[in-house]
Amino acid sequence: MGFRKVATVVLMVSVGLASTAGANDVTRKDANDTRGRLDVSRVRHVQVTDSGKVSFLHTIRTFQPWKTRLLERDATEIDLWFSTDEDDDPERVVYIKSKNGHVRAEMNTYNSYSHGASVGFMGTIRARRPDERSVQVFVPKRWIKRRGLRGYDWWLSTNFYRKEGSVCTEWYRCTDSVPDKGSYRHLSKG
Ligand SMILES: [Ca+2]
Ligand SMILES: [Ca+2]
Repeated sequence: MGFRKVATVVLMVSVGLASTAGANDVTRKDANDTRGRLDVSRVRHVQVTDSGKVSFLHTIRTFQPWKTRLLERDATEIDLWFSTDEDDDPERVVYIKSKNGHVRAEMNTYNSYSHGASVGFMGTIRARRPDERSVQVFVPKRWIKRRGLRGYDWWLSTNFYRKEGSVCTEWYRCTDSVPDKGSYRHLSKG
């Protein structure tokens, strides 16, 4: 390979990096603290431009590998919660499940009341599995960021269902809450 060809390859690599690098790229670790396959080991959020539109890319990684069809089980899912107005109450929730072996993420509105909550379907959003321990969702900025506010707050819970008599005790579910308390703040660029 001559110098000119090497230079071309290097240029292509750097262009590729430029298009995936995003604003406020933050990774946080979570402890090995939950039984079952959906024990989260780390999360990452980064602002990206995807197909010309700004999204917040959220990556959830677990300690163990798992098949996408795991998320087809009843009571087994990953839920991402978002507060768009700088308080502790969520206004959006993304349910990550699977259908026919493909990961599927649904964005919903969320309104809590003193005696319950209402959830309203907004649409499906792009999701993918980069490897057997990770799932990624692209959360559209227009659905999550309020005008005049610098960012949003988010947290997640995973629910892994097991049969009666197993180690998962909360309605036979193993639940990992990430972070353990409170939320992550994601500042938006622009
Ligand atoms: Ca964990
Ligand atoms: Ca809120």
